[in-house]
Amino acid sequence: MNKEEKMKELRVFAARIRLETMRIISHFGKGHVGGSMSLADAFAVLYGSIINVDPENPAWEDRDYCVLSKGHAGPVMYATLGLKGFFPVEEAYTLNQNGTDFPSHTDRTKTKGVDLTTGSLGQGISEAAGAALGHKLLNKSNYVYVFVGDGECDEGQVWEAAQFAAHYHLDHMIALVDNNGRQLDGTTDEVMSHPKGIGAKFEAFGWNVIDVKDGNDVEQIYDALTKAKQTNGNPTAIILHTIKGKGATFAEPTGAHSSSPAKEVWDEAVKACEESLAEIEKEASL
Ligand SMILES: Cc1ncc(C[n+]2csc(CCOP(=O)(O)OP(=O)(O)O)c2C)c(N)n1
Repeated sequence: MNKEEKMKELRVFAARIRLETMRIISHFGKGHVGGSMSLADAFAVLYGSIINVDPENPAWEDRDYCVLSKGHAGPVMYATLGLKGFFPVEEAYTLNQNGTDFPSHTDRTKTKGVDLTTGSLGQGISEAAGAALGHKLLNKSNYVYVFVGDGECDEGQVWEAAQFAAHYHLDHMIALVDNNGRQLDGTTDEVMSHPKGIGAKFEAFGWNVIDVKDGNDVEQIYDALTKAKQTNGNPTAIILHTIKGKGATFAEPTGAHSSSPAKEVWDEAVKACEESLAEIEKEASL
């Protein structure tokens, strides 16, 4: 398959992930739509073409790890893992209900394909750094991918982890920063700005940095991840300039963090994702 065909396939995968993310959250009626939808394209690229995992054997010891440090975006990871074959995606429609294996925040003891437990911001990237060091000490070549939020980067713990990863030259650790410009209750600039930008901060901590202008464009994400894997010596941070709520009719215009609209609004939003998928599938088959 040539690159153009691959990108078409990844665009379709991203649209499927968006649709399933919306279905998953809509069944509960409430959840983190904004920070899930901004990551659909990055999850599509990672799981559609980069990460080395085996859905038949989620605990395969040579697998790459994926850590969702912004654990509240669990639904986008469940949509991806379900579509990838770790479990029937419909199982995730039980999000947050009693006895579910799909809590709003990712939990390694519950969900197949979730490698580390997250939800307390700042901890996931630290766990990821620990896993990457463990792999290195065992002379293993598997990668650790970690999704970090820009609001999450307010946590001091993120920077302890960043320093640790650079100190140990964890070049098989790749952070994908969801730089959607918003956090729980406002824009990142209003709440707690990063005066020189998050990329400059990672660079100052000794990381390679790749800036992705459109973090919702599969080709740009694919090129960045491919380049990151060719880099030796230091960890890499890919700064994804994304749109919070991308593709969710009610959340994209507002950049809302957590949403609980009325049933009709959910239905409309799911329908819009179905239509968008049909359109992208049609374009892909041209
Ligand atoms: C240590 C900690 N403090 C506060 C929270 C509550 N919280 C959940 S999400 C969130 C905002 C995160 O913003 P960001 O990382 O930008 O996520 P995104 O906007 O991409 O969803 C906060 C403050 C938390 N989960 N953990």
